[in-house]
Amino acid sequence: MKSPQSIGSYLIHRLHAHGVRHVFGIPGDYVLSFYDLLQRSPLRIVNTCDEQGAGFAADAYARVRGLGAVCVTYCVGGLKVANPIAGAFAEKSPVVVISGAPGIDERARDPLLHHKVREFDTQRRVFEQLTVASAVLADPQTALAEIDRVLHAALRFKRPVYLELPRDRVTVPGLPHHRPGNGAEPSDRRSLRAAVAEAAAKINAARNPVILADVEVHRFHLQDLVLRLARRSHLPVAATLLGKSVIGEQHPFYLGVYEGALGRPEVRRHVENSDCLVLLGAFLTDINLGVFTARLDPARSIYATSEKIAVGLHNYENVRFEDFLAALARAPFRRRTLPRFAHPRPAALGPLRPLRAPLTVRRLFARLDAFLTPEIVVVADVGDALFGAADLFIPGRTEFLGPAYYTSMGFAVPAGIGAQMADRQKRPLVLVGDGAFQMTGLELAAAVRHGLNPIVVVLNNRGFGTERPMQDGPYNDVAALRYHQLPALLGAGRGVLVRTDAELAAALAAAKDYTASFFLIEAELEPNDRSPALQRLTARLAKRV
Ligand SMILES: Cc1ncc(C[n+]2csc(CCOP(=O)(O)OP(=O)(O)O)c2C)c(N)n1
Ligand SMILES: [Mg+2]
Repeated sequence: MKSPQSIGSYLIHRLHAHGVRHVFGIPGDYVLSFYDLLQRSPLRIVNTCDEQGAGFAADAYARVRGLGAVCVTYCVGGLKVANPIAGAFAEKSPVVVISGAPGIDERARDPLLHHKVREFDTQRRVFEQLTVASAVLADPQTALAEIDRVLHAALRFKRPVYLELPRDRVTVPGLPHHRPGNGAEPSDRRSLRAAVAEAAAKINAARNPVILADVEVHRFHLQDLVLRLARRSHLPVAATLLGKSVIGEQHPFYLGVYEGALGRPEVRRHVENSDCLVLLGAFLTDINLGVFTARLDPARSIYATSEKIAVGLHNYENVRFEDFLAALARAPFRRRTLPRFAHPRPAALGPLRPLRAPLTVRRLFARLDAFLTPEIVVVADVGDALFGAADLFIPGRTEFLGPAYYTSMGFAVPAGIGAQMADRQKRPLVLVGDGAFQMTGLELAAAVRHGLNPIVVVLNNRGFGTERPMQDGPYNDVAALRYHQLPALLGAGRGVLVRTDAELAAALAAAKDYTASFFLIEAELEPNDRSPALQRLTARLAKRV
């Protein structure tokens, strides 16, 4: 690209420099002129059916590629991405929200412009609550520096940011000769050295240290460092649900997913009995750690995140998470042998004999487990799709995407679009309940339009299965749709209805062979059938309803 000139083209230039190649969204008159710039730029516009879908897609894109962008019109579009951006904030995903807005000059002439809610800055104030930095690019003197500041915050904190571009500022030149600053503040070297020395000593003095890896290891792309640390120190690695697939789940050092009392008891025992828990990029939340069942003692922990580095009860200031992990992975460790534990994947799983009995949730996940390959990225929606998937074995790494903390339904189908746009070598396996599918399933139209080919399994248990054991009523039923007939509506893709394990096995084999477009498998399940993980979860949640 030529050197940046206008505010709009500088924004595009900086997104491109940070690795963004696709922008998800839907235009409107307040953002059309910026769409025109985008259309003529190296970035590709990916239209979705609804702005919420664009938001989830951009979130998944950011999780895979490191930064995502969504571009919408003022308020009617912007406020529809508020929910997915809230999820991206809660689960640490760096999404840039670009919203059009009325021109600064037209606001003075006519204060009753369409799409306005209350004041001209109402939408920006909403997004202040949902982002780590925001700016209205109204002043050409400061706009380019503001773009730098806001994008830097997204990358530094791995959380969403908000840029509002009034339509009469898109092609206005910013300050000439502006150069993007190098935003990264380095770690304080002495603090870093002291933190690593204390952490290594604590690990060396411990009898049974364990690494618990969480979401920020994904977001900062530090998976290799975690693996190096585990190999050099001979510590086993457990992952949280948000951290799932942080290392390949067939790795000999891998203990399994830790979810407090909800998870496998053996993982829980190793984690909670550890005299030195090395919490990396962790984020102590209820769903992620099993609804307040986690019993983790800070005095016995090493706690490293982008926001805080603590060894036992000592805090270290001005130490970056990635520097700490890199230095710790090089620290001297005493010899120790990996403790003995049953690997979460039983080696003798063997080939599954196709069963003709009605399909159960347990069998569905066993079948999916056998189907996974390193090219598949599993994207799970809220409900048994997510909880059942917790027990899947993800062979590669970063191959599991799910809203495991914010738990907004409707994530998975659009997130599959974002994930595949971010990495065209991957094929998404989207797992979604019938209720969640009714919210955003039509985004498969966008997948068709953009030439994507996700495999979508709709877990049809005729309603909100997650809620039934907590409290049931007709409000947990959903309309009975024929999901597998969606290809007729969309004029593309394949769809099949499966009622038995044998039919599912055949459908998965057909899905593997069919790569031209999406392949939808509607799996008919009993309304009261649930995965073991969901049974454990709802038994606990029911006590609080
Ligand atoms: C946007 C949104 N609305 C409501 C909920 C509350 N909720 C949690 S799980 C659930 C039911 C999900 O139903 P379905 O997608 O069919 O999956 P199932 O529970 O049947 O596996 C609901 C309504 C939510 N998490 N997100
Ligand atoms: Mg359901």
